[in-house]
Amino acid sequence: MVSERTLPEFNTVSIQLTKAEGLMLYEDMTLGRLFEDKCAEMYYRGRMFGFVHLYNGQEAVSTGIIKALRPGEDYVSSTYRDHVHALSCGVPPREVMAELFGKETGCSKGRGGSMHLFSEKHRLLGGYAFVAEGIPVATGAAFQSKYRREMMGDDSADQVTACFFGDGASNNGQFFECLNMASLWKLPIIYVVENNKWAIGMAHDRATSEPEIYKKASVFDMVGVEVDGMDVLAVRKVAQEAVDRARAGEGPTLIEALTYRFRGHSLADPDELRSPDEKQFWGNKDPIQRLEAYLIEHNLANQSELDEIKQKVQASVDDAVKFAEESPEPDPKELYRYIFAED
Ligand SMILES: Cc1ncc(C[n+]2csc(CCOP(=O)(O)OP(=O)(O)O)c2C)c(N)n1
Ligand SMILES: [Mg+2]
Repeated sequence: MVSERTLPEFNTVSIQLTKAEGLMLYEDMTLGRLFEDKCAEMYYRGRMFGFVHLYNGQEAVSTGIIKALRPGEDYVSSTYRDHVHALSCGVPPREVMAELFGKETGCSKGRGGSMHLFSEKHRLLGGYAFVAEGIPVATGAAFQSKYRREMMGDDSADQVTACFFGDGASNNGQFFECLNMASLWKLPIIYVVENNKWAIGMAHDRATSEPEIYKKASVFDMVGVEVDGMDVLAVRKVAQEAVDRARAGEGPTLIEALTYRFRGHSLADPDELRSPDEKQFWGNKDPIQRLEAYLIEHNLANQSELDEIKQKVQASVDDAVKFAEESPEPDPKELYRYIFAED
């Protein structure tokens, strides 16, 4: 079975996209893809340890949502599939790669690894290894923005929070509790469920009573939208609407992005449960190829400009590996450092 659910239609005629925006989106998605490909290479060469979950195939979701936010001001929370969210937030590839190598120069000082990327500067509230763990954290971030603005009179507290999680996480109780509170208090938050059809080896349709997750927003009196998560322009459009709604004090949105991961659940997963037909069906919808075709067709870029971006991105990924390899390990004497806040 491929998928009984058809992807929602999106009319690109209404899209106003400048060349600079188009190339920015393309560069961000390409960075996500090439970074992850390099991680696979480094993992299989024994340079990285533990679980590593890659994001290949889902790039349009990270780019479409995060690039609609204000960088360094709005908040983002992620899952264990967090490398590309961190990159879209602006965390330098060097710092992400060094973290995956467990080095002191990593964005979590080498103490977190693949599933625990954090960056205060980039307002990245973290990768979380427990399924759905980021949902209450993000809800709290949105609550504090609203509290500071309305109760403490801080007009600058108009940040929006984007909270990413998977289809599997949407069956967890924290999802329902947090959506209830967010809608009740009209919090400035966007819940982004990346429905890639699978939670490790559990097919989404077998695990949930209502597979159309966006519909679950309605019982909380919240706006819920589904979007083709393989189309960055469609994701960007719904993200911009959700950001505007949140910033205007009109409350949260649940965005269900229909997407697919092109690799196994983690790099330790032989990926034998998903059918070749299904993989091919979604592989044909590669979001980067799709944006490439759009940019060329609309005279926003030519092939050599796109090739140049790919080369530039590849160079930055290679540089990140070199940096990570040459960086020091954390000092064992500092084993207990960063457990408690320092003055
Ligand atoms: C609370 C909790 N239960 C179970 C697990 C084991 N586990 C790790 S990933 C995963 C599947 C989650 O799938 P989904 O939310 O769809 O995210 P995806 O991997 O597809 O991005 C599970 C059950 C966990 N990490 N945390
Ligand atoms: Mg999933």
